[in-house]
Amino acid sequence: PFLANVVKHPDFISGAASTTFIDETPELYEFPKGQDRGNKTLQYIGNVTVNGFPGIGKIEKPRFENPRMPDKLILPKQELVRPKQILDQQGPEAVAKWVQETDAVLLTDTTFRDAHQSLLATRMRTKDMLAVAKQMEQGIPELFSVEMWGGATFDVAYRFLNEDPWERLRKLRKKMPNTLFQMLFRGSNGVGYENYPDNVLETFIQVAAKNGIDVFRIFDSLNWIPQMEKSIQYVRDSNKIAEATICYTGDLNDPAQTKYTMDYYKRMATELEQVGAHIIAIKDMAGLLKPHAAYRLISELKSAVDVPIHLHMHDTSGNGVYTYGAAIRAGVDIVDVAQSALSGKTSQPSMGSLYYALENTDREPDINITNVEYINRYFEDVRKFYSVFEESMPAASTEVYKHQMPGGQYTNLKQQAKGVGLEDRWDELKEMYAVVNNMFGDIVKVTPSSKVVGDMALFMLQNNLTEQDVFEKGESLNFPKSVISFFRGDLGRPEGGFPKRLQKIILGDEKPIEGRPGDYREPLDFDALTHELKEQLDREPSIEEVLSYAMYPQVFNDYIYFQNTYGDITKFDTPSFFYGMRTGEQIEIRIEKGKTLIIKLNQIGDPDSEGNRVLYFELNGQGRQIEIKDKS
Ligand code: 3PY
Ligand code: ZN
Repeated sequence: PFLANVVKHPDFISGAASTTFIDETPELYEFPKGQDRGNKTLQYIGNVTVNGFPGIGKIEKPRFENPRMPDKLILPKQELVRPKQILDQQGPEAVAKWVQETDAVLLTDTTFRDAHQSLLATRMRTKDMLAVAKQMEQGIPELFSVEMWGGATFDVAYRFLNEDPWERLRKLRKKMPNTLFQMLFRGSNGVGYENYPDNVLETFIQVAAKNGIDVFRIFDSLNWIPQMEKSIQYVRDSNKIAEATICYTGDLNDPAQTKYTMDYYKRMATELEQVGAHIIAIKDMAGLLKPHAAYRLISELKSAVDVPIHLHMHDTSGNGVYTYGAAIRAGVDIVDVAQSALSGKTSQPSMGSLYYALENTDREPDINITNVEYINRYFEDVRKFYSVFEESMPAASTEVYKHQMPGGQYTNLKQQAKGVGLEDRWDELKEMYAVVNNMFGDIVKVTPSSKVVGDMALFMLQNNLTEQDVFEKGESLNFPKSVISFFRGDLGRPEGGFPKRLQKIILGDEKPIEGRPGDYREPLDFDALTHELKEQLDREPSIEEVLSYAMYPQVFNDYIYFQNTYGDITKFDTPSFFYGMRTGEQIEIRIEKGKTLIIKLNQIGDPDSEGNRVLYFELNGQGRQIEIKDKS
């Protein structure tokens, strides 16, 4: 019953998401059901070998060395007090207190979330994290936290990697039981791009906490606190750490700055403390916070509030370590860094660089730098697997101070531009992004508000529209859905309100909503949705599955369809997963303890008149033939 249902699913038929594996391999629907595991595995590897991986296409499989493993770690001589223990035994307030009493600057390692989101289009696979997770916990036990979930990793895991983000969380949790796990949560937008009903947010937070998240960094894409309050409360109710966030934008040191001023940030910090923040994060998603502004900002916030301050930034301009140095001198408690091999540019500043910048000072991070460097070798090697997804700038670029694009958006917007044939106009697109920001009244730009700005900039460029054109011909233009929704107030309200004239042009006769979008949403009927999903799956779904289906119905359906067709592909080594197999190659897939599939590809036959090729495999020594349609 499942297959028929999914194929008939309205979202599924509309093909709205054009980039998933299933969409690009429609012939897969014709496969018979109930194939054995070996067959499904061969279908997958055969397909990638013949037709390439979606988004990569057919290229010759590169030769990679096995990543160097950090097997010479120096273990600490005595048991450390760890924030994870403090949280589990004494609760979030005790962690905040411990942070404030720690002299050394504390570090959050973003390698498993923001770093690959910002450099490699979010494509790092769970397998490559699991392989080094235990070593990370043993080798760098002094970290405040590891950011490894949320943001774009949730849907990208399903959409492009065909893996379950909940599984990622649970498996990492097992390997790293003593480390605080941190996630990025988009306030009322959850881990999505739109506003969700409050009961979805509540259940999501409860279930994420149960699966292993300790620190929830909650932000709103317009810095509008009413969009964050509920989530902060739900985290508090789960006895986890509510890290309420101020997104930083503009330039605090610019005398012409009238909106995002010191007063603005201080007011926001005070309010966040009042609504229950255990920690306040400054989220500099684009990397605009300059060193002297950082010094002033942190100094003032430290005296304005009594909770620890956690600074997050992107190193796009190349000034990251300098800014961190200034913030650390002003007393910031925690900063976000990435393993060197995945640091810099649109990612976070490097953990190692920051360590050496502070060595032998009173705030030197308490980490074993030799361990950090051993572990980093692993990431130097693993990054090569993903080189086809490298869409970042070749080196630091100070243009970010003008376009203000978030690090996490940079690589994604570039892919989006490519998708509509505008890759040659990337420089113009960056400039248009800044123009749109001004038209919108200079807003905070971070997911999903940044996506609205990106969509509008793409729209204007595609249609060769100037700002003046929009104002003159606006009534006759078909604005992107996200732009209309934004001006209707579906993402909440920007500081200073919407620019009235443009809002009128974009909305026409439609009236914007007043107040918080969540107040207009009916609570989700979980029972009904569970029932619907049960019908489709032909089994009882887990609450995690129901949540994923609630937030991303089509993406989740595609994922389930993929599982039914190919089985679990998470055990493939990454090169084979992305690039398939060479003729004559043999690979091993350890599917469970004591059970390994040994696959050899002996020969690829010529295509028949319909383009079908026979692939001659050996599976654990037995010959198997698989037919794959060659789409080239
Ligand atoms: C996300 O929401 O994914 C972000 O990384 C925002 O910076
Ligand atoms: Zn970030």
